[in-house]
Amino acid sequence: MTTIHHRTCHICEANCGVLVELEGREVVSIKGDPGNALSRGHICPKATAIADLQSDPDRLRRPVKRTDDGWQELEWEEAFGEIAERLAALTKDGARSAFYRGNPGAHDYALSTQSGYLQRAVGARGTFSASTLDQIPHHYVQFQMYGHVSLAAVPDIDRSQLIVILGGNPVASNGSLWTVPDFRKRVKEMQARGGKLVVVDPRKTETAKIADEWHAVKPGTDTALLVGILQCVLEGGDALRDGLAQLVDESWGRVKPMVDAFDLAELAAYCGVDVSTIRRLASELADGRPAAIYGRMGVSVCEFGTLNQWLIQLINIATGNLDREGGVMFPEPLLDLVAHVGKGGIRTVETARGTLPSVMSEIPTIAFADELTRNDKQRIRSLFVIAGNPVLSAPDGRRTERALEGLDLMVSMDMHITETSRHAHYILPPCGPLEKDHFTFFFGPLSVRNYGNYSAPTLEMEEGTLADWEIAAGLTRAILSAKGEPVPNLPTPREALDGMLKASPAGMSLAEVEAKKHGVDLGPLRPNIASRVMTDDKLIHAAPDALIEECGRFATSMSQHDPQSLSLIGRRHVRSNNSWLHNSHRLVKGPDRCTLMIHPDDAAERGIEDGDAITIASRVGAVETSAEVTDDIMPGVVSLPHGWGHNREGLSWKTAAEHAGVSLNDLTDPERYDRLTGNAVLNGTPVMVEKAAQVVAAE
Ligand SMILES: Nc1nc2c(c(=O)[nH]1)N[C@H]1C(S)=C(S)[C@@H](COP(=O)(O)OP(=O)(O)OC[C@H]3O[C@@H](n4cnc5c(=O)[nH]c(N)nc54)[C@H](O)[C@@H]3O)O[C@H]1N2
Ligand SMILES: Nc1nc2c(c(=O)[nH]1)N[C@H]1C(S)=C(S)[C@@H](COP(=O)(O)OP(=O)(O)OC[C@H]3O[C@@H](n4cnc5c(=O)[nH]c(N)nc54)[C@H](O)[C@@H]3O)O[C@H]1N2
Ligand code: SF4
Ligand SMILES: [Mo]
Repeated sequence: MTTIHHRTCHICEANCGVLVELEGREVVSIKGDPGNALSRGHICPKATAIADLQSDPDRLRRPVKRTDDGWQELEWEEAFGEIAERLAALTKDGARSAFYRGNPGAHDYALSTQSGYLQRAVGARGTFSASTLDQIPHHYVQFQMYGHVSLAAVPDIDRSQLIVILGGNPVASNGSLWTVPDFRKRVKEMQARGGKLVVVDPRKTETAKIADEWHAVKPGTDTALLVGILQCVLEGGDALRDGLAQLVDESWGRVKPMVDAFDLAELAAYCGVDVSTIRRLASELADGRPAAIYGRMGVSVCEFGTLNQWLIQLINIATGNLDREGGVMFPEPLLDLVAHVGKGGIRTVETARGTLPSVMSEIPTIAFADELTRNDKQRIRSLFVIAGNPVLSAPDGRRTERALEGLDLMVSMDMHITETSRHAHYILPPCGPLEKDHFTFFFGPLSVRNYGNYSAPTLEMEEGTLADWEIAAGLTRAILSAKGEPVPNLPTPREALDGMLKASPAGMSLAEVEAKKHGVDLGPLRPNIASRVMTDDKLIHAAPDALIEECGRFATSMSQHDPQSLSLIGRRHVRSNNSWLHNSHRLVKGPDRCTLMIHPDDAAERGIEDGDAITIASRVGAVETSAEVTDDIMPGVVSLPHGWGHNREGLSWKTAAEHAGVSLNDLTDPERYDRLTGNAVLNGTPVMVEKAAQVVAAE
């Protein structure tokens, strides 16, 4: 007899509803939940890998400690006690502690409610995280313009007639800062109603292939395209539509002069999209049809990422599409997280690299290795890595791994001995994914419908294992005890969630939400901006000084462009997720995916043929992989996916090691970053590519 259990897939931002069929503890099948209002039955191939994660024989089940004789298992309380004692001794010695938080932590609401307590107990100021490798430019712009780091305006794809995507590939990624499961079908529906999708990307991506138009841009030059579009939209004047005019502050008047200072032909030449196309895109976005412009990783993790995200907001304002059905709107999810977390802030942090921006108390991860290796009392000597793999995710991975070796105490919360956790003194592994409960915590405010979904654990916890939140809570208690500080009675995640749900406008209890197996659907997005904006004067701050200045800096940088070397960008594949799904045989089987895509002209120039072994070299390092010659990538640009490079010693994920690939981040350069936020620049890395030296066997 099998049983069917509803839950939300925790792997990516789409938060699809899934049906898990069990026979005892065995997963018989994982299917999409057709009754789920948000995902409507959609899943991607990664969903079935939840079963592989759950049953992964290589996964750690108990805490382990690194000893001269290898990894040694220990009891939970023993591990917590030892870590707490070592930390207390280091703290007494004045040592600095730090955190690195990885992406999967954001998909675990329970851990999210606890990890702040742990950080306070440890006494770590600020945090490094995957956010400064990813979306911090969005938070900066949202804080500046709308008064809260998490107030995101989401494209209302279900009623839109035109969506322009820059640097995003939702067909592979399933959407980011835009919880839009079933993207492909939603596009088809838009096209069926006469709408269209436009993609701007150096690669003819999976999304570009279903789009009505694809425009290739040189990496890092989208700012010129955005300035050009905005200039054309404002050509006839900068009057705003009724409804927005009253809500946008008077700094709006600075926008038109700013973009008018650019020459449209120069902008077009710089980004490689011709003037007539820029004019046409502008007029289509502004002609009154419901439309949205959206940009993601490709325009965030670049030198002018924050400027780009601001220009995108300005275009949605100028065209009247902000806060409009079919345009972009602020979701009102079941749990209104925006009301429960602070507005955030923009400050600075002193680092070995000098003063860097600090948005939401983040220390930019581009300075991670520097802070681990600096020569003064501020050197980080104890580090807690929570569900992260910075050796493969952060620029200059080789340097990061050397830096980790110098730590006095390193603790990783991870279920694997990874490229990062292999350097830890202790690894604290969580239970299997199906043994956890789930709530769409951070993703409600990003969803294409007003929505929320709680799933109870599908399986009972294996004896002797703990969920991530329990590990964080146990460690917090042990650390406070070792310091002789009082141990408060903290709310459990369920208690915290129940409180936040009841305090949200829908006002449901957790028990009521839990009973709704397909999630709670509060309907489509709706215009609401007047009640959502959280700036002090309740107005949208159109043109903050820092962004106007940044636009000036962009203007200067346009003249310093070096078109000589090849420009390296990343790539995501629907069967992979950052660095951590490569131990699933069914996801990694088939042809090697860690190839360098190169245009036939660039390949021919270098005597490279499809499948040839090639060397890619940047300022920080070199890797060897094989070439995939394809005209899906524009000339002058090459693409390698990130998250591979499992060719390090001593990893527990054996299948991943058999499909090792090489790490893109052995090539990316931490010296390159976005000045306003400290966010890493992970695309547009200048590289040399050549045929790998032939090793000739000696006679
Ligand atoms: N060059 C380049 N670099 C990139 C990117 C890029 O596009 N190009 N993308 C960037 C982006 S957007 C991101 S978000 C980062 C990701 O950066 P990270 O978050 O640092 O890396 P992940 O690969 O997501 O690794 C997550 C780790 O958490 C572990 N893990 C998975 N699930 C759980 C869990 O439930 N509990 C615990 N305790 N551990 C778990 C996995 O085993 C893995 O070791 O990478 C960034 N790096
Ligand atoms: N299958 C899968 N899904 C995922 C992930 C995954 O690893 N695999 N990771 C998840 C995470 S953590 C995130 S943050 C999201 C990311 O979600 P997306 O941002 O949608 O995904 P990416 O593939 O990084 O898309 C970036 C696109 O930008 C393009 N690009 C690079 N440089 C430039 C440029 O200068 N200009 C322009 N216009 N385009 C450029 C790239 O070719 C690429 O197509 O995906 C999430 N979902
Ligand atoms: S798109 Fe795939 S990985 Fe993402 S939530 Fe849905 S099923 Fe899971
Ligand atoms: Mo990400």
